[in-house]
Amino acid sequence: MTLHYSATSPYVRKAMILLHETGMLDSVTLAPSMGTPVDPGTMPVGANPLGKIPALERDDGCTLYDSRVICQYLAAQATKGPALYPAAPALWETLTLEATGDGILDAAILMRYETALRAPEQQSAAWIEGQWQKIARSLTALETRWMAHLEGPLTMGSIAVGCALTYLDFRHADRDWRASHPTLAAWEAKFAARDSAKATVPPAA
Ligand SMILES: N[C@@H](CCC(=O)N[C@@H](CS)C(=O)NCC(=O)O)C(=O)O
Repeated sequence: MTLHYSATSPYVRKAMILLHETGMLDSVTLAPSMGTPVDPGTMPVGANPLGKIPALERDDGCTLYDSRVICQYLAAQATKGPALYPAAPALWETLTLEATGDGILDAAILMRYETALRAPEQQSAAWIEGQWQKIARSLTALETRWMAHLEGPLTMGSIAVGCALTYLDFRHADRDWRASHPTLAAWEAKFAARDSAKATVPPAA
């Protein structure tokens, strides 16, 4: 299988951590891709019409895209490692937590695109702040309602949250999310110490 990939994409990182945790790294070939909404560059637009990564081309020629689809597919192929998508009813909690991690990423990436891709006179401070408020509310929800799940066995929900927190450090360090979320920060330090997390940390910007 071919995984359209970038070492700085937090959505790709979700799949890479899954591959590390389940011993499946050898099942994919990595195809580097780079691009943005305003310039698709080398993004796999033929395989994924949305022009986004990750995209996973299977050996039968079919392409899966969106990290949530890819991660569920890869987890279903895994023969070892943790049950990253546990059976229902725990599944619903895991999927909601994964959606929370991905939602933080969606907002953080929109903030990044606003400042990196638009001229200063086109940027909206109110819109950027609105995206940050989505992140801030989600961080508070994680800290107050989700710690029991996060402290339990590794799931795709906790991997998504870990990837989202690393991305906040990577692109929005000035927001200093740790200062107001010490419990979550302590959990993130344990997540970051996993071999799979260390092997996939994004390169310095
Ligand atoms: N919901 C998608 C989001 C993927 C995504 O936005 N990836 C970024 C890279 S971090 C991308 O491909 N951006 C290019 C674009 O939006 O055109 C997923 O979970 O895979």
